[in-house]
Amino acid sequence: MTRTPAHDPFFPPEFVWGVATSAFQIEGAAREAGKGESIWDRFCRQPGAIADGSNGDVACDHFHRLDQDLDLIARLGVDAYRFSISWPRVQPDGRGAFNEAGLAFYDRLVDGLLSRGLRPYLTLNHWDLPQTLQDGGGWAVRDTVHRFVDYARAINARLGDRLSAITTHNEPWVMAVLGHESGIFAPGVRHRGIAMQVAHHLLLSHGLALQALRADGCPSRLGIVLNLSPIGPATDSPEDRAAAWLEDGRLVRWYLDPLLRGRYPDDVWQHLGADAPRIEPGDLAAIATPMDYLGINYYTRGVVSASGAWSVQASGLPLTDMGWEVVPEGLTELLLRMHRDWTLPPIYVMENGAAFIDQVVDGQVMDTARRDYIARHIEATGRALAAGVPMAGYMVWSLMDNFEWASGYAKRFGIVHVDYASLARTPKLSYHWYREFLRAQRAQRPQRHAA
Ligand code: PNW
Repeated sequence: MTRTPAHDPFFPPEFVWGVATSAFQIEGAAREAGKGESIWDRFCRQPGAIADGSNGDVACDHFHRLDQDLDLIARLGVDAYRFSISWPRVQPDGRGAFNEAGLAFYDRLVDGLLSRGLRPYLTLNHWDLPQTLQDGGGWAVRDTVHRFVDYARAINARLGDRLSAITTHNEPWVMAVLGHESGIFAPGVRHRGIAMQVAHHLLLSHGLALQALRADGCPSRLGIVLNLSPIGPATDSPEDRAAAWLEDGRLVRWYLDPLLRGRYPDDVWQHLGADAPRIEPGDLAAIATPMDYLGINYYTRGVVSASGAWSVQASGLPLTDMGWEVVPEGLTELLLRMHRDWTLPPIYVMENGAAFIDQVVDGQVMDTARRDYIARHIEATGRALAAGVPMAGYMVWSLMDNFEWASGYAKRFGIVHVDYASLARTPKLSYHWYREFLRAQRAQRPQRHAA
């Protein structure tokens, strides 16, 4: 059917192709089967927090439509499905008793993937912290680190024998900075010092969870997922260049340096002054526990000026419905820079995709802009691979339209359309394109192998 706008880069047979979602964004069933309240359930009820006044109570109703959704993933022909566990669904208070009905749901999800030949990539924390833990201070307090390690061990005990990969946290920068500095995401705190303490506790809990899971004999590959962008200056002025380097420090180096080198970047630490986190002896060594892989989520680049905010004016580049510039070369640039500046484990693009306004015509969604976005970023991934970056996989965000956090349901990232009145799922052109792309990749595998 549709021809690939991108050229056809070479990907080795073991390269993992996938599609991703997260629990709060799709599951719904917010107060069913023993689930506890999460900070996102609470945040949605704060007037003005969510653009369209919506919440995750129903979302895509995935909790009740699991088999149908697993069939959609299987028909797509991916190798892997990246999903997250809602911590309060399986441990309502974030400490103490586990909820059997919640665990049983993820048991069915994992078995449903395996029976369809799909590899489970599980994320433990995609932002929906149990509200009870938030009431005790949330990620700002060190106790939450230990609660997370307990939770990780329980999930491994229940599901670990059947998983391909476990991700500790999705996007610590977003939880720390958007959740605790700008406060536009749950829990809506606005304090830079708290944000940096949260970031430290997220990294520490990641490292301690890796150590605990390995001690428990966990067979899955273990890692973390970061949202990264190349950050450039708005102009060549020394002021803009300094601002861009600092922003790179806060977004990129603040995470990659401790994870891969066991230290925080000095310039950012100095800049933070009294807002630098309190750390204890041994914390940095724990954070630097070797990972089996590193995941990155890539959507756009950052352009920074000394006068503040990321700017997108006047670049002339097309924008998505989020207002984010479409810059596939930025992904290649980011990956090459990571490869140059750090010693990398295998790298997955764990999320890449775009919100666009979709027109439904005669029951079809011809989302050519999303298809082209995905094709061009796959090509950009291929260029990094060809240049020697240890790329291990690529996953599209997202399987289906879903709750886009503070934007509510107005922004659609899915390759499957969701009608929020009927909850009907309709694969878009981008879904059909990705399926054909994967089919072609697979058809080439044996020949290229034999050659
Ligand atoms: C990621 N930013 O979020 C998340 O992992 C997904 O759950 C989300 O749906 C997707 O990207 C699309 O937004 C981000 O402002 C949200 O820099 C905001 C930012 C980055 C990532």
